[in-house]
Amino acid sequence: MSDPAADIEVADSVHRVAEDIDSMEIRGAATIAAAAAEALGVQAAESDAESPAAFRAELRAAARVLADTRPTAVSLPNALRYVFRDVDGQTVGELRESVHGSVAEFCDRLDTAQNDLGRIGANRLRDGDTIMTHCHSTDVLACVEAAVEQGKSLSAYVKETRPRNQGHITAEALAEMGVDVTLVVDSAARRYLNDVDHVLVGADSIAADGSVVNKIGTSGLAVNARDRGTPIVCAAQTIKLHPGTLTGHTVDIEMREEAEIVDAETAAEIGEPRVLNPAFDVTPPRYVDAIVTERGQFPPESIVTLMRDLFGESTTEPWAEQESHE
Ligand code: RUB
Repeated sequence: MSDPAADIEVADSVHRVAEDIDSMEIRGAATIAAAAAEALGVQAAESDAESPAAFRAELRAAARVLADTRPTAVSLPNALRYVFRDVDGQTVGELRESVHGSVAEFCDRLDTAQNDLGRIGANRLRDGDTIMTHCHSTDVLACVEAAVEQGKSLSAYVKETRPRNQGHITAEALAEMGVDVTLVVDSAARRYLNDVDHVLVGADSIAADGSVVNKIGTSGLAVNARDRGTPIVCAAQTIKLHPGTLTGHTVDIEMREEAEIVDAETAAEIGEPRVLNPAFDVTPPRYVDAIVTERGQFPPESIVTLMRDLFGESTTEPWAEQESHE
């Protein structure tokens, strides 16, 4: 039986965005969400579908290509869901316009949410405080930026975040804001936690029980921070809330290539060990003091209420619908 979905045309530029997400040229949950939504806009612009049904089928196919890239950041399917929710029209022209409107509105909301979240997170930070960061989170940086704009002077211990060293991006961004930055290897974090007032991390997904799914190493940092009595705050827009976890689904943890950890030659030299490279881990809610969103700050255990308000029980994937010859 032939696969009708195989004949559907997806724009080259959508494939390129998907490759960039896969290879982490485009990375970080909020940035991935914006890129995926914009890619749907490009698909709509470049489509030469002659019927509304064909146009919709192409849009679904483009969304599938994007959704299949990285499994952990729920901002990606949430972004696609958002755009699909508002697509409406009787003609290809109307549908195209409505995709563009929906994408623009989504991207505006992302920016506004990050600014609002930043102002809320900044209220936790006092003049002279020292933070510790892990990975590179634009939601975390928004909090720091807002605090700096309020005239607060901050210092930061920045964990380098093996294996991809996203800490370097954070170090550069914080230095540009005028924060006094100290870069440390991941395993040095505990040694410096006594000098730290707040651990600030982002999230790729937040589960209904308040668990925070973020870059591998977050959970160890949180356990150490709790041991030292240092508050750990997660800065995460509501697009990071994982609606599937309301109905018992778990969050997939992405496993990446061995080569990110050890090259083939070194692996041969050291006896070809099995290599595991999980990109994310799960921090249980008891190790998290607060989740800061654009809707306010929440204890992790109460995030489920916000989740129900925002998503209900809806976890539909309109792009996953079976294709038929239309
Ligand atoms: C990035 C990461 C970030 C979150 C939040 O992982 O774990 O902390 O995505 O980022 P990767 P943001 O580098 O593997 O994508 O706050 O920018 O959404």
